Order: sequence, then structure tokens, then C-alpha cells
Amino acid sequence: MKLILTGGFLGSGKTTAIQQACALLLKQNKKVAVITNDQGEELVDSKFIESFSIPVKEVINGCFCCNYNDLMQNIYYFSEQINPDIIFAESVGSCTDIVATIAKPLAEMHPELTVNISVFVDAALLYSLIKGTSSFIDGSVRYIFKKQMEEADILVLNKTDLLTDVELAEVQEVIKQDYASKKILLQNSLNEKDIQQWKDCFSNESKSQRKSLDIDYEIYGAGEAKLAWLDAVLSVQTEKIPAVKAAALLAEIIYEKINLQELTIGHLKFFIDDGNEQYKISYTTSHQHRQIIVNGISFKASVIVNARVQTEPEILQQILFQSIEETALKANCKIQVQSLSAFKPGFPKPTHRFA
Ligand SMILES: Nc1nc2c(ncn2[C@@H]2O[C@H](COP(=O)(O)OP(=O)(O)OP(=O)(O)O)[C@@H](O)[C@H]2O)c(=O)[nH]1
Ligand SMILES: [Mg+2]
Repeated sequence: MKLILTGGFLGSGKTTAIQQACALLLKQNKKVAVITNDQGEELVDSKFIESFSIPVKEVINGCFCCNYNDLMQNIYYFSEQINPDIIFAESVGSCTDIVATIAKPLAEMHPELTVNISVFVDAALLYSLIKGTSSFIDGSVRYIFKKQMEEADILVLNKTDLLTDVELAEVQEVIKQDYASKKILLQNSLNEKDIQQWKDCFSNESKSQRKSLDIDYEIYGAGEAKLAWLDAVLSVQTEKIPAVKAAALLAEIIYEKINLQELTIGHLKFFIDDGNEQYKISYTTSHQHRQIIVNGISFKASVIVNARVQTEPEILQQILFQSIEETALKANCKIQVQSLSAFKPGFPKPTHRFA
């Protein structure tokens, strides 16, 4: 059984690539399973993966490193119930140090598992970091971004379609210099050929010796504490327009308000479900992905909101409430909050750390 630890910064494209790779592997008669992970409890990613009928389990309320035993339980569960060829485990986008806290403990305690570490990087975000135009991202957050890249067996330079050939060549140049020893892939995760290339790469790659990061936990912890998390489950009830339309309007209003306050978005994502159709809407630092909604017929929908933004939790909460009010007026609908939590991730305390 192969475990693909899929890391990389918030919004870099991990879930998209995992879903696409699962679709490809299923077509090739392979058995797959996915373990999602988050600091919170209500996960857009799990619902998204589930909506493609892919088996999914969660590790919630903290990263894999701090919940090693929960990760193991899910691996045992899948291995007993499904015996998959490949399990994808997607770590939280603000998490790093997985060689010392996951890969090495696994190598020692579970040598039967073959582990690959694929780290995703948003090419457009990396380009702006190289150009020095990303000063809006706090230094300690950039530290996490860089440490994540250092840990990769395979470094996936993702979203290459968002850059011109000249820009891409510049990014490639830098990355080849800084990460000469790594396998580097250029990828558009929405392109099946590129996903096949990633699959071939992690299928053939078998690295057993890895170096633990030289990492300063104070800076790592400070970086995570610069980000605020907001998770909410909402119900939307409309009278005249499809509920998914009102939900999409709410997403757009939240996004606009975050932008108006010039807050840096890690990832702002929504999962909208009206019982017939499901939609994911996603906003990141580099771009927005708004699915065009044409079908919705139901007047009721549920919405999961996952916002990871460089700000304070109270501010995110305020934005959510103001946006609900504005949407209710504009779309003539009723929006109720079923559950809500807004917080900062706690200081990382790994279960194991092998230096
Ligand atoms: N243009 C383009 N968009 C992509 C690509 N890969 C992912 N995306 C989009 O990027 C956004 C974020 O993708 P996700 O897969 O949710 O990112 P993630 O890394 O799982 O995010 P977190 O789990 O929140 O850290 C979505 O809108 C995707 O459709 C790509 O190769 N090209
Ligand atoms: Mg994800």
C-alpha cells in the first residue's frame, strides 16, 4: 500500500489534484482512499471528495503531526475495509515538518507502508514571491511556505496555466537552483495528462532516506497564529430564486468584504449542496474559481464556509455576519447559522518528532 502525503500551502491545489488522480486511478481499476485534515471540524474538502463517491476519512481539530494516532487509525481502517492501492493524505495548508513528525515515525513503525511526499506550490504565488510583490504575506507565513517546499520528494509546481511561458521559465530557473536535488513537476491539475505524469512519478519514486527539517518552531507557530480560521455551516432558504444562487452571492459578498479590508486570503472556500447538486467555490491569493451555476432548482441549500485568512478570528466573524445580512436583503432569502467556529490554530505540538 502506498501513502501519498500531499502537502503544500493553502489553496495550492492539493484537493483538486487528489480528486483528479483518484478519478484516473479508478479508471485504471486501482483502489483509492483519501484522508483529509484540518484545524477545524467542518471540511469543504471532505464533502468535495465525497461528492465524487471516493472513500474519505478525516483527521480534524489539528494537523496530522499533532494527531499522528488519528491518522494511523484512518490508515488501519482503510487497509482493513478497502485495502486500497493508494491512500492520499492531504495535510493542512499551514502545516510543515512532516518528514520528522510523520514520514520518519512511519518508516520506523510501519515499514510495510511506502510513503511519498508530494508538495504542491501555486506557481503564480511563487512567481509573485520571487518578484517581491507578495509583501502582503507575513514573513512567518512565508517561512512555512518555504519549509514545506524543502520537505518534498516531488515538488509539484502547480497551476502552471496561470503563468505566461516567460514567467514560468523564470520560476523554473529559481526552483531548479534552490531545489536541485528534488524531482520537480510542472502541472496543471485540471489536465489529465499532467495528473498521469504526477501519478507515474509517485508510483515510481521510492525514497527511504529523508532529512528532517532544520526548523524554528517559534517562527512556525507564529506563522500559523497569523492566520485566522472560520468554519461555518449555514442553511439558505429562498422564495423565488434557486438557493444555490443566493449561496453563491453570499460567497461573493464575503470575498468582496475581505478584499475591501485588504486582508490576505490563504484560502476561502465554500461547498454548496441543494440536495440535487453540489458546488465548490474557491478564492485564493492568486485567483478565484467560481463555478457558473445554471441548474439549481431547489429553494433550500446548505453551505459550508471554510475561510483561512491572515487576520483575527473576530474580524472574519464580523464579515460573515455582515455578509449574511446583506445577502438576505439582496436575494430576499433567509440564512441561518447552524454552526460556527472562528479561531487561530494552536501552537504545533507533534505526537512524535524524529530528528
Ligand atoms: N488554474 C488552475 N487552478 C487550479 C489548479 N489546481 C487547483 N486549482 C484551483 O485552485 C483552487 C484551490 O484548489 P484546492 O485543490 O482546493 O487547493 P488546496 O491546496 O487543497 O487548498 P487547502 O486544502 O485549503 O489548503 C481551486 O479553485 C482549484 O480549482 C491548476 O492547476 N490550475
Ligand atoms: Mg484542500
